[in-house]
Amino acid sequence: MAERREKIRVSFPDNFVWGCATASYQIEGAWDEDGKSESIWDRFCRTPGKVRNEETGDVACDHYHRYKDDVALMRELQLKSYRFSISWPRTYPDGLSVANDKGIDFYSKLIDELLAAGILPFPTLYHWDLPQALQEKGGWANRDTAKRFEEYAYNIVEKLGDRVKKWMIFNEPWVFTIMGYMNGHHAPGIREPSMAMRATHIVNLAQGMAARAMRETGKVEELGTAFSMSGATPASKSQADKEATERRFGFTNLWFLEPMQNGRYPDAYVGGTDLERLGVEPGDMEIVKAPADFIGINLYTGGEFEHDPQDPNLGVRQARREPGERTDFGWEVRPEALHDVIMRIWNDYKLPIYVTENGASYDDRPNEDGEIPDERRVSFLERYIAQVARAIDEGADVRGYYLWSLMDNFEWAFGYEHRFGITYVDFETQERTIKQSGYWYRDVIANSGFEY
Ligand code: IFM
Repeated sequence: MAERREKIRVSFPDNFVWGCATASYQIEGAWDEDGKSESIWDRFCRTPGKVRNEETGDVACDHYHRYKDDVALMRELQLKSYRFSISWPRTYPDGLSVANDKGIDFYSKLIDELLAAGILPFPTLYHWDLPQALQEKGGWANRDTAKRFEEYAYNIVEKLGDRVKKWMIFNEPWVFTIMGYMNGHHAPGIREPSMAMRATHIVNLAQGMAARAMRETGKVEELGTAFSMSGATPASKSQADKEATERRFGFTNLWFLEPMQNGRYPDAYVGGTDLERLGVEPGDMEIVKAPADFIGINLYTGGEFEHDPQDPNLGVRQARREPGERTDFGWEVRPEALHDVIMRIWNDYKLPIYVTENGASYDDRPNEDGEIPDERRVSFLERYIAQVARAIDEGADVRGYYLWSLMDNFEWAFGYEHRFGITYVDFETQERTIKQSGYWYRDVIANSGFEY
């Protein structure tokens, strides 16, 4: 029997920014239309054995052709803001500075449509779809890619910065470097730990260079990056477990934030961080330092960690414990991780925070009435969003929350297996149907909070 308890009212300030997030490759489709070039994900999806059922983002949600309907959907959901990403191979196909006007025009029209609907555009410059032409030259393991990204960032802000004032540079730099170059689960599918570590440094250089270039345009009011973060709790009170958990926190959560804010790498390695191994050259740490205006936190889960004497690098492993509640992705549901990470980041950096991604994969399908009663997602969101309110009550300057995702979409190496949307997408017909969680979120926005 469910526990009986009094309802809790969760409230947010009226000017709190409520949004949803998506990414170019996951929703746009039109993979080779209007001058768009091949991206590393187009190539990866065509490499046998890399993506479930060899699925691709060729069509995805066909958002490239349906963006007007999708903005109408956002309006129906009463979103205040929309976080999307700009595709580098669509706008600068060869990765150099020759613009593809049709590609730029797509984002320009999307931005106009959003503004006309009273929805604030909040774009990310890079959400993992590198032009394949740059991968041929070494991708993020080539220092020259940082220079190319600096140009790209400048050019995009020059072109769209008359209407867009808030920008994100990267989405989850830790994920696309480690999954792309260390364990090969993501494009470009490389498994070379030393290359991966050098790539992390080159991405840090690119982040600093892009931030300065974007500010040079004089068109940016706020910039930051959306960092992947997760909660990390020591498995015991022992000093060894605490220190191991701290190293893990530094590596997974701060590897791209600490360089940006303070021009240094976190002490994540047993025995200290070896700058030579990262390929750091004289002057680099001044380049990576380019303090942001806000910090974006993407958070889904958390875990307990303990000292691992067998691991010569971070000296840490996830503690074995009884499995708790999980989403259909297998990620543990740990709402308090969102509060704990926000408070830690707020206390350490004292910068405005946006939760730039949070959400869950649950495979709910339409019932006989065509409705999608995804109660588990509603319950997940209630508990996580309540933790955001708790952090605000405790003094953290959290300005907004972006739910992942506006609609079901292409979930990388899992293809279309995982559905994160608050809108159901029938990928055969491209019909969109708002799920129960979507209507719930609409009411949260309308009421600046909820009871649960
Ligand atoms: O779909 C991804 C997104 O591209 C980046 N953050 C996590 C989401 C869910 O896995």
